[in-house]
Order: sequence, then C-alpha cells, then structure tokens
Amino acid sequence: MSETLAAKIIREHLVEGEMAALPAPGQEIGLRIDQTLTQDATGTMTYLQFEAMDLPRVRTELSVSYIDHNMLQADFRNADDHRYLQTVAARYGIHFSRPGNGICHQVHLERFGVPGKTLLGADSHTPTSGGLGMLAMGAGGLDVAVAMAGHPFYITMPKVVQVRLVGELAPWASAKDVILELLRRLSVKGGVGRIFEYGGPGIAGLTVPQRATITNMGAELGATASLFPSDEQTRRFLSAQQRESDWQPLAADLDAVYDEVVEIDLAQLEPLVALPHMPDRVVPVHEAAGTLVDQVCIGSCTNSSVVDLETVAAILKGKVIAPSVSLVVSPGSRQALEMIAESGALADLVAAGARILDAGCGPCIGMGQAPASGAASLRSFNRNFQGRSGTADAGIYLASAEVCAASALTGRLTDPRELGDEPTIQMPERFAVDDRMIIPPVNGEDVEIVRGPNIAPLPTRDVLASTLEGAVLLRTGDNITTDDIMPAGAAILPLRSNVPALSRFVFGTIDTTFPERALAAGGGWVIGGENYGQGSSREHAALVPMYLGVKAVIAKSFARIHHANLANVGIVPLTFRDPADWDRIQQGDVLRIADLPGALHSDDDVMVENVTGGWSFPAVASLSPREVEVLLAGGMLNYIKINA
Ligand code: MIC
Ligand code: SF4
Repeated sequence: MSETLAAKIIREHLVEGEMAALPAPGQEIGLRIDQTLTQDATGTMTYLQFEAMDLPRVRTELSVSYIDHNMLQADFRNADDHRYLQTVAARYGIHFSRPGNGICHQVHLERFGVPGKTLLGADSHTPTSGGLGMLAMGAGGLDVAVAMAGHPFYITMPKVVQVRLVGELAPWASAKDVILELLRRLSVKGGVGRIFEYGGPGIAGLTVPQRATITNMGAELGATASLFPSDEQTRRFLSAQQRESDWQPLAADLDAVYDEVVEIDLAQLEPLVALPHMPDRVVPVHEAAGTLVDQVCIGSCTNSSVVDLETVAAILKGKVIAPSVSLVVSPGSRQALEMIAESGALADLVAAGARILDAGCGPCIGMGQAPASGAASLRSFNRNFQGRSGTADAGIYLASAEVCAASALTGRLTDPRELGDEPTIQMPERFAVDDRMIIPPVNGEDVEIVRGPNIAPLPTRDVLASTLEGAVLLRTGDNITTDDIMPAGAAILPLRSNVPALSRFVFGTIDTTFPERALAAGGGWVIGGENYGQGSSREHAALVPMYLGVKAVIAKSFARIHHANLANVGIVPLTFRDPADWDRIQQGDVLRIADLPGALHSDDDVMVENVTGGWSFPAVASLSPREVEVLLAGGMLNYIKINA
C-alpha cells in the first residue's frame, strides 16, 4: 500500500495497533507518545498535573524539562520555579536542561530528536523536530502530563498536505522565506487540521537547521505537525551531532497520495517580511523597504542555529549597526553560543554593536527588550501579535536572519540583495557536543520536591451541571490569540504557577475589566470569531478563564490546541452552525443549554437559547465521545481519577 510518511508514523503509533486503513481525516485517533518535552512557562503546571496522577516515574522513552522562557529572575518566583522543575525532574525520571542551555526546540533537535518517533511538547513550536522526520506535536500541559503517564495522545486524524519543493534557493533567499511564502498563500488558519509533509526534488539541498526553520513556523499556519523525510541530510546532521546511530532512512512511498498538494519553486522565492501584527501579512521585502527600524532581534526557536548566527556575523563583520538601531542576539542553544565563541563570530557580533542575551526565548515572549513606544522592531522570530513584545503600540516585523542583519546596518528595512554577494556559511561537519548542562534522570524515589510560595494549588472544576447558563462576558473578533486571552511577558510570566494571581490579566489586551466582571457575575460565556485561540499551546488560556468561571466558548472556529485545552479543563467549546448568529449576540445576553449531557451525547446540533433575546440558535460540538466524557466530568484530571 502506498503511504505518506505521516501515515507511516501514525500507523506505527496507533494505540489500537495496526489497522488495514487509517481512519479518515476528521476521526479521532489515539497515538503512543515516545518522547515529551516541557519548558518552564508551561512546565510547572504540567508537572503539578503529573504529580496529581500519583505515579512513581514517567512512562515515556524519554522526557525532557527545559528552562528557556522565563529567565529574567526579577525576584524569587522564577528561581523558585526553576528549583521546583529541577527537583520534580529528578523525582520522576526526566532529563533536566538547565537555564542557559538553550531553547527547548533547538536543543531537542540537536540532542534528542529521533526520526520516526513521536514527540509531544507543552509548547506550540514542538513540530520543529519534524525537521528530523519526527511526528512532533504541540499540546496543552495536561495532555503532555497524561502522555508522560503512558496514556495515548488523541488528535483528530489530520489531512496530509504535500508541500512539493522544486528548484534551489536563490542567493539571499532562505528557509524562512519558504514558510513565509506558505503563510502568505494559506494564512494563519490554513494549516488547521493538517499535517504538512515536505517533499519534491528541492528538499535534498535543505539542511536540517533550514528544515527546522520551516517546520517550526508550521505552527503559525495552525498545522498539527510539519515533517521532512529522514534522508542523507538528516544523517549528516545526526552524525555531526555525534548521534548517527539515531538515524534511519524514512520517506513517503513514491506513489503516496496526498489530500492536498502545494508546490513552491524555491528559485522564485525572494526575501519576504511579515508586517505587523500577523505572521501571514507577508510581502516581499523590497515592497516595504525603507521602513525605519528601531530595533532588530535575532534569535528564537525559528532562526537561532549556529548557521544563522554565523551568517549574521559574516554580514556584520567589520561594520557597525546604524545609530538608531538596537540590535540584540539571543542564541538558540549553548552549543550555538559556544561555537560562535570559538569561531570568532561572537566577537564580530559584539564589535558590530550587538547586545548578546542568554541562550533562551528572551524578547520573543516579551521577557525584556520591549521596544520603545510606537517603534518598529524587526525580528527573526515567528510571532508578531500585537502587544506580545511588551509594547502595545510597537509594530513587529518578521523576516530571515539575513534581512535582519542587513536592516540593522542601515536602520531601514533592507533587501539583503543590496549588499552584494551572500556569505556562504555551511552547516558544520561537527557540532560542539557537550551535554553537561543536561542532568540525566536518576533513581529519584527519595528526591524531595521543593515548592516555593508562588506555586499555588491547581484549580479544579466540578462535574458539569446539566443546565449550562450564564451571561456573555465578552464577544471577540477573528484570530484571537492565546496571547490575547492570557498574556505573557516579563510582568506576567513569573505567575505561571499561580492561577489566582494570573487571573487578573485575562483578556488584558482586549478588555481589562474582564476578570472583575467575570468574578462579579460568577462566570459566564465567551463568544469568539474565526480561529479562536490561535498561537501558543498555553493551557493557562483555558485554565485561568475556568478559574474565573467561564463555562463555555462559542466561536466561528477554533485553533486545535486551544480547543483541546478548553475541553481538558471543563469549558464547553462550541462552534456556530451559522456564523451569522455571531452578529446577533450581544455582550450581557444570558445564554442557556437546558440539558447539556443530552445535547452532547446526541448527534444533533446543540440548541443554545438566548434567554435575553428570546431566540435560539444551533451550535456544533466537535467532540469525540471520549472528549464528551472528559468535559462532563469537569475536565481531564477528574476523568482520569474516575476511570483510574
Ligand atoms: C509562545 O511562543 O507563545 C510560547 C511562550 O512558547 C508558548 C508557550 C507558553 O505560553 O508557555 C507556545 O508557543 O506554546
Ligand atoms: Fe520560545 Fe519564542 Fe519559540 Fe515560544 S516561539 S518557544 S517563546 S523562542
């Protein structure tokens, strides 16, 4: 039988065992998870949930806990979280990647990813490891905790899209431009319910770090996963990481049939840029060239490999950045930082005026380096949602490391082709391998888990009442991100293990009165537009509204991870049967579903009564029978306890 690579990996990991034909797209499948990863901002909650399952040790082949997001340590809270994470890792058999060792996705690619395995990460950019031929997916922390406990991970069987690459990249065009081009064509919701599998003659010339830039930003398409075959390039990378024994060749069958095909001629790509405030507002750089740039940030899990940093250093070597520009560089990993230190590229960056940050997420999640009021900040990152940088009226532009370097020199958005010849930086034949900042699992039975005062108990929800009733607390537009629902940044990220404290910031970018109103009303409903909950995997965007009493969200459509997170915490996610009903609902309207269990168990639409308006409308519960039980139990933790 001819199969796509995605189908092969899925078949190998189906919990029901080998099936003659894979379920059709849209049906729920359960997958065995080989590896998990967490980072500190999602990790504290994930491990609190894992602890609540009362197991002696993780049941995966490999689990890694990374510290990369929240490293400002402005007070005791960050450091306390780090200590909690380190002790919890030692207790349960989890590798611990220490602060400064790098961004989870970059380090996982370098040191742990294995072709053909499944990886579930409590971070939306986990598909980065798809660059190595892994089926790597992002999820909420609770789903990752459940996977660490040895339970399957459930997803809706996605469509498999082939992205056929032909030709070769022209000088100054980069892997970033491949994914920006896809975003331009397909939009931030174009990948929902899909796996993007790369193929065609053009992939042979792309190294694993380049592939990882592409699979990383598949998250911005809303895709379930993105993956490349495991071929000679994969072998080269793993061998350069001294891990050739992890390599095996993997590819789709030659006559594999895809649900959809998109073709990109690499030779036609030119440097592209995403304009504020969405990653799909993509235009060629030359169309926006000349825009004044106040800040340039190079790094993030998208473009911070040693090759990216060496390229930037080669462009800047012997020159100095424009007087109006602040340039910051955050290396993706300690490996990359060590290598640019050894090669001298670090000295070139510093001499050119770059400010060097920790190997971590840094400005990407608003942990420092907030731009000035109204500033334009050009970044080699993956997200440019309004306010995420820490400055509400700053405009964030996304482009390749090459465009960033060229623009840092001129102070204006600059097409790097103006610089003349492109420096040719090859992927190293040998990376600097040193895992001493990764603490391997020990026999942890006697390890004491240390909890700081900022780690608050987990909020829980009771079994859902049979009648769901409440007022509409907020009605939003399209493409609301989890950064809107539960903002991050330097002031808020330290509160990630303290839900009551976090709750003061819910919907902070949209309506600062929300938390107060929600508490006063004893909770209620949220009405959303298209692609509600896009962006990060943070379950806090469901957990904290649950704490404030949000009972249901009705949207025109949802992003995958957020939809799952809502059900996992006992908030009912529904979609409008007729999107026009969105217009008829007002903030303050009281909505009611009379018999919730009956409605969710039936195949018919769920009828929602607008008690205030005196009319009813149909909504759709896109939930599997398993998810309905999870929801009615008041969330996944209750469900697991009931079914233990
Ligand atoms: C992000 O890029 O938004 C984050 C911060 O990495 C999130 C995770 C989080 O909110 O902790 C993600 O992408 O899932
Ligand atoms: Fe970190 Fe930014 Fe990557 Fe999220 S997108 S993991 S914040 S570098």
